[in-house]
Amino acid sequence: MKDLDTRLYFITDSSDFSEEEFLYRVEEGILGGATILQLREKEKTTREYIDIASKVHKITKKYNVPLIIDDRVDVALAIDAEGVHVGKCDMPVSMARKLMGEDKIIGATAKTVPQAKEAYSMGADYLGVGAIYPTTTKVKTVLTSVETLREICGSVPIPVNAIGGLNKDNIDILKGIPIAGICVVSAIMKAENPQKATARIIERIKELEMWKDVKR
Ligand code: TZP
Ligand code: MG
Repeated sequence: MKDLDTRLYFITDSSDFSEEEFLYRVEEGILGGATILQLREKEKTTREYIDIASKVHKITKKYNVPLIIDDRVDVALAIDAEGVHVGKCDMPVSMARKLMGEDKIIGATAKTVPQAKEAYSMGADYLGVGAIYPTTTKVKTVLTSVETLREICGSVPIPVNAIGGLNKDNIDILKGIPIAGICVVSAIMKAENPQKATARIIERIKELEMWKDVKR
């Protein structure tokens, strides 16, 4: 198993920002303590995705934070990102693994125990599970109960992260569930001060003493 730190998994959304503001917010999130970063672009052309991914990768490398590219194995390979995240409409995990090799990180979305087991058996290194709460981020998703999240955690030996509408004021619902971390978009991206917002989420995680017995 890979030595992944997914405790605060920051997923980007560039849609409301100039490139300069976006890159600034990415760096602020990292400075605030994000442990892993996913570049998530849904509207960009391949050329634009590669361009912004290279710029983001320069930043993440500076801080030694792994960069995961959402959906696109080709973009991840093109810029030599640390990994890729695939959902049910994207390339199957087994194919992504074949193309990316053993050393790259491959994450997958799972909403049920069978989906989690399948992703793990195909070679996923971690899972994103949700949405736990309704989200304001543009995404096609349904809610996943905390009970299902708990069952998924018990069904695979890889890190499981919760996602969806999570922020410092509502993550207490996850206390006692053996997740490896949380994925956050708007609570950082749309914060007035993304660095402070990230740091505050981490403080809350510590206050709640979450993930003390994460099996990683
Ligand atoms: N998958 C399930 S919910 C979600 C994704 C990509 C978006 C989460 O965004 P936010 O702003 O943290 O609710
Ligand atoms: Mg996807």
